[in-house]
Amino acid sequence: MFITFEGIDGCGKTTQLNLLHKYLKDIGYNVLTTREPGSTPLAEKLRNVLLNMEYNISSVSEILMFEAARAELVDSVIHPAICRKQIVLSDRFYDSTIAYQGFGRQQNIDDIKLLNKITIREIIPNFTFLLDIPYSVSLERRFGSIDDRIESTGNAFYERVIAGYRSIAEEEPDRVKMIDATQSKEDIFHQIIQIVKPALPPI
Ligand code: Z5A
Repeated sequence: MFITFEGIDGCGKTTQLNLLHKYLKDIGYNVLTTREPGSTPLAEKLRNVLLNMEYNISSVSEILMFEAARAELVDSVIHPAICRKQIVLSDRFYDSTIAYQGFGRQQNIDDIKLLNKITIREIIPNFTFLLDIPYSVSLERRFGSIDDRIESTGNAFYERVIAGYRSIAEEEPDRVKMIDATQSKEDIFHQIIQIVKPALPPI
């Protein structure tokens, strides 16, 4: 089983992923967590470049680096873990590239979908939890932290990313479950569990 968490910065992905990880481990599942970009030595290096304010990266290079990081992660971590019947939870996956680079940076979405298809090797999440918050809440939750290269892009960009995520959820309602993430951590987690529990494989 493969579950991904999506949404704009500060939406609470990492919080919910950690809660689900603990819940599944406590009831006896073998769980692996990953993050994008990252979770392999090369992908972590690409992450450092992608988020670093020092670099002025073209939109096309940015897409290709996110896709390269994803290819590494799928081939060396996610695919083997799924073959071992582990439950894999990922903080972001290919929807991030559609939302951020496709909608946010206004790059060609069909081209991104093709690149995604090449990198994911037919690994589609069983569920994707889209934690939906307005940009103002993202700013409040990130108050005091230093913006990285992507976070510094600004308001209009983030409004497009949010709209992009919502349209992905509309397109694929069976996979992408949109949750109002302005609710409490506990209420959000309760909704996630209601969806995941009936679909869990036997231990
Ligand atoms: N990116 C991209 O552009 N294209 C791609 O293809 C991919 C990624 C894969 C990766 O950052 C960056 O790369 C990201 C998109 C881009 N943009 N930027 N920058 P990331 O995913 O590693 O980190 P992030 O998106 O910036 O998220 P984050 O800062 O780690 O936040 P989060 O995981 O969504 O939230 P959190 O850490 O769980 O919570 C943030 C704070 O809010 C924390 O203090 C919590 O205690 C609090 N919180 C959480 N939930 C709640 C609720 N329900 N109520 C109140 N407070 C809460």
